[in-house]
Amino acid sequence: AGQVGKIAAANQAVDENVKPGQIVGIGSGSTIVFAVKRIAERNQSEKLNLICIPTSFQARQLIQDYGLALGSLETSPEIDVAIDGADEVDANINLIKGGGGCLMQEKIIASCAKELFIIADDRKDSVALGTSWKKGVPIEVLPMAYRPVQLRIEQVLGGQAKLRMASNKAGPVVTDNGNFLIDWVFDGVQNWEQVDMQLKNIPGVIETGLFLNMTKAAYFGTPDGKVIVRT
Ligand code: DER
Repeated sequence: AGQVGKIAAANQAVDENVKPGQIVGIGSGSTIVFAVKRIAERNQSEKLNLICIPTSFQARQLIQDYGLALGSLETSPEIDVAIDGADEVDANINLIKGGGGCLMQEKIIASCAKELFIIADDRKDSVALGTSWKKGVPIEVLPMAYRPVQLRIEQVLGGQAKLRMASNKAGPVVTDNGNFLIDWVFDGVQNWEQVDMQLKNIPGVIETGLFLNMTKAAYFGTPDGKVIVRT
């Protein structure tokens, strides 16, 4: 059921925003797969001549598996359109991202893009962050510092700062950048700009999964295949 919505949202976001000759940022997770499929479909018929910039090893593989041209920030630092998923979207289209552990490169690509479009099923459409997503804010942290960072987060912000443990590997999850992830489970409404600043000020914190004031529009797919667009 969730797939119908994801596909509808991905197709509409691609059809409305991906144009020939663009540099396109490709996000990570499960929903983005449908966007890449749509881009590849269109590429068959209308030769889009895109250069696609990945946000993870997964995105790299996707771009190559679907025969799209793989680029890098080195050769294409100015991205026209980035498309990505999210774990939760609030009323101001601020995001929690990083459930898939790829938040650092995702945020860099998003920051290099003229426009960021988010695609998700409508379960991600929230009023406030933390309403539906209960796993906390993902934070990329330097492995040697994860313990003091955990303590500092809980001292400064309260809540619980949990080291993300792997399921198909012994020990903690290691990101594509060789770092650890802390999931900060918070309680209550937060001043997200302030929280983001406080987190980024902790030595050892590399990036957060808070994507604030970065999103042009969010496409939410419903189980019956309709799409709600929020800007
Ligand atoms: O990790 C991320 O930010 C991903 O974009 C992700 O959380 C969205 O994943 P999904 O499309 O599989 O829900």
